[in-house]
Amino acid sequence: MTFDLDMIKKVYERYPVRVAAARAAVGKPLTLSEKILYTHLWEGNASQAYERGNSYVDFAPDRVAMQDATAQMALLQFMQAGKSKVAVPSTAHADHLIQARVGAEADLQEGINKNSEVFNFLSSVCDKYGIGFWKPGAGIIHQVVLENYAFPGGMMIGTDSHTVNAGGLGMVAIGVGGADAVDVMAGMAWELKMPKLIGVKLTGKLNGWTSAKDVILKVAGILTVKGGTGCIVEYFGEGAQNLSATGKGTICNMGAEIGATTSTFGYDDSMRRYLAATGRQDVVDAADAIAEHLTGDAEVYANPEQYFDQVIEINLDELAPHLNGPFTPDLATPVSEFRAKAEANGWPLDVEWALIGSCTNSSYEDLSRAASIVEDAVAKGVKPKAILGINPGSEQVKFTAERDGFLDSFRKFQSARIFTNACGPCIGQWDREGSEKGEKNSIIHSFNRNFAKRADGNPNTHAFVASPEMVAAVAISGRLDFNPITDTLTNQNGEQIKLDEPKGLELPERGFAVDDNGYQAPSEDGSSVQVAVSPTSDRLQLLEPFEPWDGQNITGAKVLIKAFGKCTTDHISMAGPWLKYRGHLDNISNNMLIGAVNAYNMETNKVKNELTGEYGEVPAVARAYKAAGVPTIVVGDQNYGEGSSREHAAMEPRHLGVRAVLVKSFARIHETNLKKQGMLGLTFVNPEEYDKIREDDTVNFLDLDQFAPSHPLQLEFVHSDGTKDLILVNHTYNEQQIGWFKAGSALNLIAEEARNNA
Ligand code: MIC
Ligand code: SF4
Repeated sequence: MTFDLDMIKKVYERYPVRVAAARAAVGKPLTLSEKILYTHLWEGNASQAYERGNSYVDFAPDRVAMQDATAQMALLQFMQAGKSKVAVPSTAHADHLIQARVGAEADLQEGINKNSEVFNFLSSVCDKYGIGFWKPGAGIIHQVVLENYAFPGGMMIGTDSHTVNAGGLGMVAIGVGGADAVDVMAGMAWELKMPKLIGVKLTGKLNGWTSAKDVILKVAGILTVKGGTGCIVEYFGEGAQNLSATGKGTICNMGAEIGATTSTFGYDDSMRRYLAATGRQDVVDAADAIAEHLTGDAEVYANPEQYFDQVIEINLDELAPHLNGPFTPDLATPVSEFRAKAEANGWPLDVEWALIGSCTNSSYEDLSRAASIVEDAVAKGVKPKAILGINPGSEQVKFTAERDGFLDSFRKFQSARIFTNACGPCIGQWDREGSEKGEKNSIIHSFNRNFAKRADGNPNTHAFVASPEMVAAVAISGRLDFNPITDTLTNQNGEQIKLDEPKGLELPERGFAVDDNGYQAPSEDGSSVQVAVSPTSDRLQLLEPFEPWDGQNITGAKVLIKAFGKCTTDHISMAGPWLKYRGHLDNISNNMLIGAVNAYNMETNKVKNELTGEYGEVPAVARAYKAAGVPTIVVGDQNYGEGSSREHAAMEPRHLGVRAVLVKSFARIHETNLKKQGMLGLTFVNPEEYDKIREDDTVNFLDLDQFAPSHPLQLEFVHSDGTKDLILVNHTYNEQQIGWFKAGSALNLIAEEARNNA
């Protein structure tokens, strides 16, 4: 059965007229990204062209997806919006809260036991408001979305940065904070700055040890973690058509790691094959009727420089397997150069753990290719050196891979552990033995992110990102610098053997199968469903609206922390052990910025309380300022808030009395999250002025009472020696967003409207 087929058909029915309107408005051939954006305008048919990188545009996405770690906050907010049902098809997925420890079955049961309060809450809220719920063990949100909901030419948003994975089926799918999801579920327009467009032309065909993962590892090396900010990356060319749909998903997925708004591919045969294999021939039939609109115009792909803001070309014939890392996903190294680079940098070469899985690389094809490496090694009498952990992407993938013998192939490897169909180690849900010792070590995984401490909490774990087949090869050799293309291994008989190139199946020959996919449909009429939140719970807490702005300049503020260098959402609101508090704002606020490096002493979680002169943990110091009625600001570096969509990274500072975050530059989702929660997200006009801010400064806003679009603000930093610096800061708030700030949050405005309409 195809979910929401009627909705898909309606979207396709209006496509020809809307594309024609877009063509007339833009006045030139269209990229795929523009077709999807312009056919999803809130206003209907396009009446004007929007300026890329500048115009704010209202969109009407077709659907919403949420995962358990963000859905709690999204749905707690939705409950305040005063609606009885969601306005567009929406789903929630229980995937982030299950820890990987001993193996799938036991871990899943333990996950359910430990999180039952949260799962019951999600299940009943979904039931009440008409939201599909995918139960624990059903799979990772983005694989489940690809298998069931994604459709070419559609537009969706999701409360997870890797929502972009659905670009593998030709969607514009965008990661957002929960407050944005609330807008769409409440039937309102969703706003986004018209993205710029990066075209990536792929020629040739993958071969040998190279996989789709290497395309994005290479792109990440070229564009870096912020090179895609504000952009949609559109892939095209004969090389794109040679990739499987799930391979395209991998590439789009990790577009989040270059900060891209999303990535997408034109509708092609690989998508037809994948849709048909996942039981959606009806979507193929509907899409085929308007196929010309589901890809970019031929003129665009023939002369991409004229239509994209930037063009990159990659020849798949020449692409090499890459290992990216450590600590950042854009540090790209081709396998042949790895040894020298690792030695020069002192990266540990021995590997104890190798992990395959996460939303980016847990498809049937991924498992089949990795399994072929293991089979080959076993057949050649090679004993694996490292432990291989595997998290299949969904119950459907797991069930089918089990049936087709791939999981047994892994089991031949005595060190293999098959974990639950869930995020697991990718988000720090990993009880790795010995990690608390903090020893310097390396791991390799097929995930997308490798920020410090992310997988096992150990800051000295050097995590490297590679394709599932490379992860398998490294697991066998136990060495990061093993190059399977050139190197040999010694087998049990003392012979030197080479591993064969990976072989795999794009799709199961006998079709996908599953017993119980883990889906729970919502009640038709959920009005009588009760959603209980215990006032004494330490996991869930109903939200109190944030205070509106008093209309005055903020004065006498203190610098809570000046964060030095990389400050991702993992640094601002760590995941792993803290995921359990994602539904309880006050409790999770105790992790605020504990991973950020304090520029004044280069230590983490140690900042000066200017009221007492003593050093304390960031959340505690923030609470002390708040109790004393002293406002605070946070200062940061480039690409502040990179990584996750988690709005906790904006709500925690809001809750603990931080009024403004002043940085050199922001990652897109985080900046929007700050705005939505009624905070001031500001950037230096002159980034060097970051250096002028001192630990004991007092900060006064001089003209916040004249806050207006496109007008920089003036901040006065009064130093303890009596001198002052006047610092000019930019902001990107439009009229409506200033309204959110004034109201205390965007949600306060929605709730007010709902009360007025009641
Ligand atoms: C992640 O990969 O960091 C997460 C956990 O999936 C996040 C969402 C979250 O923090 O819950 C993301 O990528 O948005
Ligand atoms: Fe889950 Fe990891 Fe994917 Fe985030 S990146 S959704 S934690 S698998």
